[in-house]
Amino acid sequence: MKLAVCPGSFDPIHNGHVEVIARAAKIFADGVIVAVSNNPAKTYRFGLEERLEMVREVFSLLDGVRVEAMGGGLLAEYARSRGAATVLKGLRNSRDFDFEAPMAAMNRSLTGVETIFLAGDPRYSQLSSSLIKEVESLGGDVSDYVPRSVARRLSGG
Ligand code: COD
Repeated sequence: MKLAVCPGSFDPIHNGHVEVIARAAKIFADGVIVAVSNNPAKTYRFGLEERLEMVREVFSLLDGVRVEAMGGGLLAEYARSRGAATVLKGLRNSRDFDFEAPMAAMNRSLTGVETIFLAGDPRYSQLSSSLIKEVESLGGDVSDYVPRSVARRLSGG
């Protein structure tokens, strides 16, 4: 296993994502590409450029992590275009697996790309970008769950 793509919206990136991606970077000899998706049909809290900036800030000191925009096309084609034979996804629970399994099968059927799952750290198993945005918008403190630079941007700083 040489290179993996770790895709996501990262709207915003949180500690659950960071933990899985940092572990993946140690597993794949050529590292990982964090692919920030931008689906025109979706509404994001942060635009693509800001999501890319946040993810780049978080991984700026970590070897083996490269950050790119994926656009709104097929993940399987994107992975092939980058020479990555593997997609890496983090799992929080069995619901995540049920959601991801059909996509993994479809992606493999489309281009042969394999999906590998890493069990997320239990400390972050309840964490999602949507929950963080909701808590923050209602005045809650999310600083334990997101990198410092993300907390700053969430609070408008
Ligand atoms: N702990 C561990 N892992 C986590 C956690 C957590 N707390 N939270 C999220 N994750 C992982 C999940 O594996 C998730 O897949 C990934 O992080 C990214 O999470 P999000 O929420 O930023 O990303 P999503 O779910 O919005 O991203 C969806 C994709 C962009 C991956 C998906 O829509 C996709 O593959 N799009 C490409 C279009 C395509 O090819 N479609 C056909 C599919 S067959």
